Amino acid sequence: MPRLRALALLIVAIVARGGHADVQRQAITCATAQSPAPVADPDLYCIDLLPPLAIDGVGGVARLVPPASPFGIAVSPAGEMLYDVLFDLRDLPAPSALGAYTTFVAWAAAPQMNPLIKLGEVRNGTTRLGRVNLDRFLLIVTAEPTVGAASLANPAALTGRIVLRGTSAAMRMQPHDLAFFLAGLLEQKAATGGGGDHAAHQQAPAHGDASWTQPPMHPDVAMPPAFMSLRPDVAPYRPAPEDAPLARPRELLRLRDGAAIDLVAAPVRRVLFGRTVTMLGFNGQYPGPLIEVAEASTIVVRFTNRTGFETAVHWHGLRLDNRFDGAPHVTQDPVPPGGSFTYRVFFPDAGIYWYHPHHREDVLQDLGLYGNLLVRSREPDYFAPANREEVLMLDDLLVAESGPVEHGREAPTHALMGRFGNVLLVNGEPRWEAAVPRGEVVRLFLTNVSSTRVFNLSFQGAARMKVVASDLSRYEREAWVENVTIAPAERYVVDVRFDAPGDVRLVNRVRAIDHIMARFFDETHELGVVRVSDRPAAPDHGPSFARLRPNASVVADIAKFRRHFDRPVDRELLVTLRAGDLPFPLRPLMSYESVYRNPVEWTGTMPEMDWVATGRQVRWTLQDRATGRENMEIDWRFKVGDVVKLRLVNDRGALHAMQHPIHIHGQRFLVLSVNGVPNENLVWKDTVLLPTGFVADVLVDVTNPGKWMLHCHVAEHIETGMRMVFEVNK
Ligand SMILES: [Cu+2]
Repeated sequence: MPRLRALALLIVAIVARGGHADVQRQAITCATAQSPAPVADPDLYCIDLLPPLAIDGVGGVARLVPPASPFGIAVSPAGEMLYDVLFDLRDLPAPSALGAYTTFVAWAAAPQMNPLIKLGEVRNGTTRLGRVNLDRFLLIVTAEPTVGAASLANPAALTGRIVLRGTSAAMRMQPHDLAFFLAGLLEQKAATGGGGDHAAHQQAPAHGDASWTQPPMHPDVAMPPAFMSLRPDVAPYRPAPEDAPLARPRELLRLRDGAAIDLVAAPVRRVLFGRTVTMLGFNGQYPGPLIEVAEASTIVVRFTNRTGFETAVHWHGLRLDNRFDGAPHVTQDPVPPGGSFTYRVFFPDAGIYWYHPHHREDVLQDLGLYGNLLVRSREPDYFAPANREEVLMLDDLLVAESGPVEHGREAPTHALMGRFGNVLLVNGEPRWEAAVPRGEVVRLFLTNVSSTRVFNLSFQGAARMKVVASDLSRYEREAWVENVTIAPAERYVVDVRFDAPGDVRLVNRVRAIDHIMARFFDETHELGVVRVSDRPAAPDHGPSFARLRPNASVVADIAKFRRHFDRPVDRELLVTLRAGDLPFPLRPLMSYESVYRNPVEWTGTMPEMDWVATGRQVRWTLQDRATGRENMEIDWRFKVGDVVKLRLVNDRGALHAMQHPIHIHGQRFLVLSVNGVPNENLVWKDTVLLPTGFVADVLVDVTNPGKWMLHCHVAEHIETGMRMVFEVNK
């Protein structure tokens, strides 16, 4: 025995030594690279750079770093992810040692080497260069004779010798032929009675009800045939009665401090796409009434539930009295169908907020139960002057030829990605229109009320845009933007000046992925149009618009928290998924797809596959890293006055890793950093978008006592577990 043990130790020692020597020789890899700050998941956002065989000993890594953006995520108007590249290179020889070269230059290139982007000069150590906007790309470092003006003017002049190269994660995507055909074969097997038990169960009409409406296929993406016969394992729900009153567009309710209103959630009829459909509305309107109040006022809302589900109304973003927060089973009993509850709603902060049901949002909110709260500041020049205001609620709806696709009665459908609609709505309508004089400054109050879709909005035409505020406050300073990236539940206030006559289109533009064919493609939806006339705007706010305002009071407010910015993290949450018994062949196909995940899943390209996974099979989780506890088992306690540094980590290893908009009730927070990159223009938030594999540090200003929820705002994710409660004591 002792001899065996000695032998084992000897082997371990040899292996360890060998390993050590290897590490020294290979210099640095994404797996071994250390970073003092948190970094995004290396599998998606770090690229190993390796030398060709003829060059030995050189090594490096390139981290993809998000450039600063007021939206926390940097995206081009076309929906391309934008990255800076942080090179960390080791053991580069002198360029002249490789030939007649004087320098090293880094390049990013599409797989066909066109386009080719010259990033700039690199040397040993770290160099941050930018900017890459390619879906998938090669990184190349060459030894070059010169980096003079001539070669900069002609970026295609990659003439030197390749010293290092690597490939981005999306290069790993390959067409799915094997799985695709396998799925087709299985469908035939099931049809001839040879299917397994599970497949047979899934293909039986759910609950004897064959009336599910099949979601329409994506027009540009093929679907494996096996999916066409799958059904969700819950019953379809559609609102009744079909003779509900016809809904009317929302009304503006300007309410004084102390005013009382009734708010009734009930079925309504809508005419959409030439078809009459039954949906839901607050007070018979779409969206719900736009409630305008002054900062620091209180209103009384008598809510009545005439839907078929129990529910409650949540006042999103308001730091109000805990018992009126509208979180069923946390701050109140759910309001049963036919029941009522009276809320006292307090508005401590100016800005744009919204209200929506906080139970089965996947059904109730999706069918039209949402409305905005516009809280006016008492400061007269809180915002710069504008000629007009537009309050826009952005949504999507999943509609088939025969009408809207039903929702799951017992549990949500679309439990993985969330329900992506195939039509986009602004204030409940498929098209938004405005007519403005030339040079008008229009202030847009934007709220994303969709279940899961992140919008990437821009104007196509002569329009300039700046972002001035978000969830709970103005920014430290206004910023020019070309597009607005807005996740579910987030709000942004943007000022737009329409400079020249003509039509300016409001579009949502994103990069969609066809995982079956392993390709990216453009998806553009037109949401509306602004018709700009030749008549000049009066008054002309051009001069004030041209100036980016700093907001001294916001800077001063945030300055009080700066001493907490660099302190250690207090709590850490891992955002992940436990996928249970998914209908075959979902799991193998998803594992196959997971070779690459976009930071943001912008759109639903596999409607059948998304549809059939239900809340009975999927459990999304928030996991407390310190205790391992998950979701409602987490027991965090804070005191009023605490400042809590919270780290949110999006688990790239989850079977369906994707982005999550994380929302905290009743408090406000700052997004301090994303992937370790400090945020240089802060704003108070209640919702932060956490892209796939990203790490965000947020600082929570704990001011409001009570039991508060923290959850993902993808409607199907909160309904399938992704929520927790923390308690704040006085
Ligand atoms: Cu989520």
